[in-house]
Amino acid sequence: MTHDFPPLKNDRILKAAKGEKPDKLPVWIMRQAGRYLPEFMEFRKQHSFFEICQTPALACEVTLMPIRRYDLDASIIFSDILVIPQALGMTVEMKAGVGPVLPEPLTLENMDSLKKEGAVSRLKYVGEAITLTRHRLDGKVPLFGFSGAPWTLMGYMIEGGGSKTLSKAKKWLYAHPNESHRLLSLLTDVIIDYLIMQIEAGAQLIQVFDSSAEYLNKRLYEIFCLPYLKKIAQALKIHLKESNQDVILVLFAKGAHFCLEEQADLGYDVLGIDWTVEPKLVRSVLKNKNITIQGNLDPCALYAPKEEIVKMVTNMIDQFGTERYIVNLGHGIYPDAPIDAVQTFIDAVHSVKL
Ligand code: 1CP
Repeated sequence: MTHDFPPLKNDRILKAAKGEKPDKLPVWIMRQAGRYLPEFMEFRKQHSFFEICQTPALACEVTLMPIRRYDLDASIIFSDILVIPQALGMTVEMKAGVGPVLPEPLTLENMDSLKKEGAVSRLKYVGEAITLTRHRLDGKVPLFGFSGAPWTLMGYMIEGGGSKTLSKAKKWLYAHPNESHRLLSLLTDVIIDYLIMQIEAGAQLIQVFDSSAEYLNKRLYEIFCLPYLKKIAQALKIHLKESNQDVILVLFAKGAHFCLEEQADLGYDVLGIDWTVEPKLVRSVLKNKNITIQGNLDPCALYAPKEEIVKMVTNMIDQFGTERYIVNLGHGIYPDAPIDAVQTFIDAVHSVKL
């Protein structure tokens, strides 16, 4: 599909993802378009969360907020991972101070009522938001699309929201493996079509968020996650090859430090690393893999005094090295992160000589 998008002016992140040398280290922030921004909080007084997600002009406006304020090297489309369960027919509410709530969670009895047919066409507002944002960005920085990973979506669908243990969803893995695989396969199919739709709409990078990987161990991750994550990467790579497009694939499996090597073999170009993992360990485990690393400053490090933030960022970059490296936090930014600290973080990254 041709869109005639404006030419890209900042390709640092694309270069780093491909193993080429950028002029400066690229930096972006997970959840950069969110509640720590006063302009976002103002905007939320007028619009509900899903109204913003579902209205391309509003989603575009929020996506641009952090790009206007900061010298970031990538943007990420404003949406949520839970738009997929919604498109499958589940009710998802965003409760202030609580987060997402699914009042009628998935059960073994109701799982066949999920509406796979037409799910991606019900998400076409995300594609429209991506296309509009690509134009409005005017080539300033590249745009990420994203999806939740199958296991992370399964978790929210069964638990009915966030959970401290994910024990209901994990019960499925141990007691109902066949039904679990059936659900994970369905989600994988929808995620593939959804991400292809985002690529066709203009996403230049795609990140798969497996934020609930940390609740599993290596055995469970090998059985219930890796095959599906691989299927997603392979399907997207085949699509990109056939359509002669170049889009970067990023996997962020939070807490899955028990299988870094296995993640590196799935077909993604970049691995996101959470804040609990030592940079040197990551580099040594992955030294023979051609893969770019993204991460991993503790989101809470932004509460430290300015000089400390600069020291921690410099130290992190020393340890990761500047090759094949994209700087980010090791999980999403918190709503009370000081906005000046974000500036300090970005400046500290960009001041490193390559
Ligand atoms: O009222 C509000 O404004 C709600 C706050 C909010 C925001 C700003 C939620 C609810 N989602 C979002 C946006 C969002 N979610 C983005 C936007 C783009 C950006 O990064 O700037 C993205 C990428 C997400 C992805 C997301 N949603 C993830 C994966 C990333 C991660 O942090 O691990 C997850 C787990 C969700 C679920 C979700 N949505 C919202 C909340 C508070 C949560 C987490 C709930 C929990 O603790 O389990």
